[in-house]
Amino acid sequence: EHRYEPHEIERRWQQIWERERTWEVSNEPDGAPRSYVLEMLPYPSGEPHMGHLKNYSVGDAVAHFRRRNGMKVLHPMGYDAFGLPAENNAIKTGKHPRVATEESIASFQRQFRSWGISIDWSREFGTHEPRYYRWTQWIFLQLFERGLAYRKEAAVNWCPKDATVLANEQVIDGHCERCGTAVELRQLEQWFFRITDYADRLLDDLDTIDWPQNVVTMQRNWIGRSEGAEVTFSEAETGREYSVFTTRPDTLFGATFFVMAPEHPDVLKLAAGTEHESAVREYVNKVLTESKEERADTDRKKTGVPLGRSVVNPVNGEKIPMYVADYVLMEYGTGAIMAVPGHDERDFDFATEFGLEIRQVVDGGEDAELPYSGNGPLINSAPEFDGLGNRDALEKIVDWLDREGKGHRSINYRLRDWLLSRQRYWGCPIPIVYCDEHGMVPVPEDQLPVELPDIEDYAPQGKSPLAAAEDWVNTECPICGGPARRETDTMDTFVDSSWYYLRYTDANNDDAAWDKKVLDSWTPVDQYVGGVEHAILHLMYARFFVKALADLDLLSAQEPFKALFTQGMITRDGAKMSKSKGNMISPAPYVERYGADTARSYILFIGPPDQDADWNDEGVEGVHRFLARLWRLGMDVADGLGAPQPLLGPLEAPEGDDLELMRKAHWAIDKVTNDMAGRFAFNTAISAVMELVNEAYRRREAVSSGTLHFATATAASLIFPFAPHTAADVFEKLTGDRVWETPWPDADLSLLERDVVQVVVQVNGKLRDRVEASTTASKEELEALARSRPNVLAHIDGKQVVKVIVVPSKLVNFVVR
Ligand code: ANZ
Repeated sequence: EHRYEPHEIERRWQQIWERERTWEVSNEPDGAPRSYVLEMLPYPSGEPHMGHLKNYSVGDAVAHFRRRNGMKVLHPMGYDAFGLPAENNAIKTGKHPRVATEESIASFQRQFRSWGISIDWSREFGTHEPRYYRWTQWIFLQLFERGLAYRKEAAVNWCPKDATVLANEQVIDGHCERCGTAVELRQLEQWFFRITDYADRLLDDLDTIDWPQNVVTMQRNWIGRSEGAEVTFSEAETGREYSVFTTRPDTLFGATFFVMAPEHPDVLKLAAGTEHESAVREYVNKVLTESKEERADTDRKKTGVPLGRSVVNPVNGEKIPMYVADYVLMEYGTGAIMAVPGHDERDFDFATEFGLEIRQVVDGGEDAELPYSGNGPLINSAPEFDGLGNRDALEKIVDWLDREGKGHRSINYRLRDWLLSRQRYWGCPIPIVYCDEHGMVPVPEDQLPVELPDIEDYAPQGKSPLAAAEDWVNTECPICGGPARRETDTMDTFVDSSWYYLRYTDANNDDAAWDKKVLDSWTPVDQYVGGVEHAILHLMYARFFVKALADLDLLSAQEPFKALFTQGMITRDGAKMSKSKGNMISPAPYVERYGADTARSYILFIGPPDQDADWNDEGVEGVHRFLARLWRLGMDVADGLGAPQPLLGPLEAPEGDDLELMRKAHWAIDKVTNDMAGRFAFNTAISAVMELVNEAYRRREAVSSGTLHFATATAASLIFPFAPHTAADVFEKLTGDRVWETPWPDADLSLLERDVVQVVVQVNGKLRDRVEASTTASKEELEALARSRPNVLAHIDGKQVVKVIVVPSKLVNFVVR
């Protein structure tokens, strides 16, 4: 009696893979087709969770499948090791972030090994290691030299609790994403990457990659390209010009007021000396505490105050009143708008609230209600434009503005430059020094890396904690040797993760970030796998890096990730797992209890992996029983054989049970192959193998030993991408071969071509259904089959069947009364 002992099995195979470095691939060209399969690198904080198990189980299945289809697969691993959580934890516990991070990395390494993930460990690194961030700094300098990294004073989101600058996307509803504290605005000198230079390419190239539609849409919206015009209005008394960005210059004659963002630098100047001055001041101060999301919310009651001034509309000379209102944002367009309440909802709400004129200038037909945003002929505008279709009028009006010097076509993006500096300790130092004589000076390449010093007090103080490390800060100017100070800000961790997948291709290169030929031979990543929470920022930043580096001729790809798969979450009782809900489960106890093969197979079995799925302990048991049955069957068959045997070739005219089991085996090969080739239908692939194993058990006494051997070894071979240890064990016992060195099996499709035909089912001569049936089915079988169909039943139920006409392979007709 064989007992399935997953731990022994798993340890044994893991040792073999480790000893033989099975999953390492060389960069040497050898003609084999290559595939780069990558899961997003983990953020090492604490222990791996279920999301990690799912992520790496998906990626590993893809990697194994591709290898056995003849590809040389690069499947590396690393750690996104810098960042706030480690640092905040350090401040709380007194444990240095490096120590805490490295402990966590050790735990990830242990668990990845215990899961048997097929990783090329020779390329592993943490982004906090100087041998990695030396090149992060080098890339920064390449971008700096090309003007793609620059410094400017900017109003930044400041978290008073974390005492750091936050990127816009780290501000959720006006609060810090990490600690929930209300975010403030501050003016600081900050470093930026000029990602906006790439807006159009980032948009256009979305068409060249195979990504989920929702991710593409999120990228598109984040870039937010709008075509329109800039139109210049002038203040009635001073003649000072203010331009607006509008997507609807066709509605210019419907502009009945003008609105400025509260942050607009001229707002207070304009109101000065008017009766509204103090109201404006008060309003502006109040708005500064609101979040962007609140302000952009169209459902909110509109607020604002008059500036006591007016501007002149360039198309008709009309004077319209100026307001300041929070629904106009400073970061978009010019920070001022022409308001067209007849056709814009926000303007309409504002006009209604403040009793301002609402003028319709596009005719929407009889049923159109204001605000009307559709197309139609212009009305109430000017004789030369009235009656023209508004799209047509738009072009003509912009042409006119252009000729008069009062406006021009313009394109606006929502995308902002990437603010990358952080006033924090645990990050990659920015390799810049400041010299009184020479100003901002890049650290010469041969002095990289600028190492992050080990300091005692890394708690934030409003400026970077590095500023207090006097020994480190004070340095020499690389140009004159005079006294200079180091930049004390560190880089956003998104910088580290924007290029790690490039470094994997040449991870041990000490002379360069990578060798271009080597990098080009692997990139772009063929299949990237990760969480949809990275759908915007990480992916956008990585895409920007690749494009910028391609422009510097450092690589050839235009996109980092050719195909992307985003996995769904693992939930418990339908709820997201979280520490606060107390419903967290981690993979380790399951791996300890059932083995990694069970945990991995189960997490892929619970449902389509792109969807959320509920973890259920009974389901785990079920998968465990299946693997145990397969393994025991394998051992029994091996016992019967005495010695391993090569896999059976095509059978000559099998019959009866042999034929049925061979058919099932080839059906499973076909099914699993189709579920995996270009798809991620692992759940149905696994259940096909379960069916095969059931069929083998059912027919084990009736079939020849060769057939049973083939069916069992095939089940092992097919389950290998999900349960590699158990599969390797069974396959080796049966065949003497290593399953990962065995090519993926081919289905013999001729066995699958069962002679099935479509049989028409009628009731009183009317078509009610079609059924599939074997050409050899008897008249009785066909009638029974036809009677089982709901739509047929519905038409014969309660009636008397007076006659049944059956034409084999063609038709069943019930005559009823
Ligand atoms: C007049 C108008 C008439 C507009 C109309 C729309 C409809 P998208 O498409 O997102 O680019 N706008 C411009 N700058 C703004 C700012 N800083 N804050 C808030 N709103 C701003 O939006 C462009 C439109 O949003 C612009 O076109 C402008 O309103 C408004 F029937 O101008 B429109």
